[in-house]
Amino acid sequence: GPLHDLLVDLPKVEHHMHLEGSLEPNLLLELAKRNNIELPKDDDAFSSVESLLARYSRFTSLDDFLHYYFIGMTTLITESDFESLAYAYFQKAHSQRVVHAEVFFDPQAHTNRNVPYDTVLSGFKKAQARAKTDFGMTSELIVCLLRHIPPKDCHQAYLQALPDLQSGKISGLGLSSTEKGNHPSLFKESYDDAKKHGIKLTAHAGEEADVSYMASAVDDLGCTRIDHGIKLPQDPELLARFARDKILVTMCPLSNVELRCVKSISELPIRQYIDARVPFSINSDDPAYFGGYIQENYCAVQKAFNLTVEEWANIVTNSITLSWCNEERKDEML
Ligand code: ES4
Ligand code: ZN
Repeated sequence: GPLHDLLVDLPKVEHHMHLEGSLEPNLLLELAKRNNIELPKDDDAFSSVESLLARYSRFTSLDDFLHYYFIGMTTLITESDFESLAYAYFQKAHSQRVVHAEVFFDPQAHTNRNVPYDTVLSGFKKAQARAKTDFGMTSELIVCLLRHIPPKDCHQAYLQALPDLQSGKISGLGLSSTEKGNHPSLFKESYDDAKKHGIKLTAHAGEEADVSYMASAVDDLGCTRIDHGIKLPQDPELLARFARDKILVTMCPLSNVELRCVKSISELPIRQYIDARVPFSINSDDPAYFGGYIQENYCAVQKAFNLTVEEWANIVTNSITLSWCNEERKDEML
């Protein structure tokens, strides 16, 4: 379309991507070989890059995807594996004009298989420093609690990250993994403590589950940002509150289609959010699994909604002003 070049040239901010979700099939298989990790022999998907990509194109649900996501990341062992993973993402994001990225990681998925927390964090911190030096790209880490794991265990994972949340090595707390049946309110102990420490809070909500999970993330957990948040039209009062309080919804269009949360991007409530002034950003989620990075998500939204230059300018301005970087960095980006 006529805005394609503008969407390519636009400086972008990404708020919702999982570093472990940027593990491309070729790196996954290379790391499995190098680290002597046995991948499931009874699943032909792991036999080649092509068969992995073919399987990734047929996800039936969030849990169907998470099965592959958690197996894939078992190939990450050394600090340099984590550094390579994150640096490859920053490089790709830079090629798509991402100037600032706020990225999730899942320490529990690594400590649970005896990869030390410090190995994961130091690998990611090294990649962030290189991305700043090499590309001028700034980034922030957000630690996710895995909600399929009991809340008491998640609280221990939170306490392990707390010193780094307090020092600013990690910028915020998030909540991810299987949504239905794992209500936000179950994680109130961790979020209350984080709030007490002034830590920035977000949670995945309203992806597969209904809008009550979004209300809980805001009311029970104190989140100022919601990841996915596609169910807001089910609750017009809550929608008005997101607009009034400028609660950012970090949308991931290709992810929602690939995980069958919607049949097509045109079903997403993007027009409603623009009309009601609910701030949202457009993001890649797990780009190695969902067939595109941020640029492909921007283009898919444009194809479905044919937004104006002014509407795009507004999306990007909101993406900057509602970022978790410092005010000086926002001024540079605006
Ligand atoms: C995720 Cl798409 C999605 N939803 C929930 N949790 C996740 N972790 C990684 N990707
Ligand atoms: Zn996500």
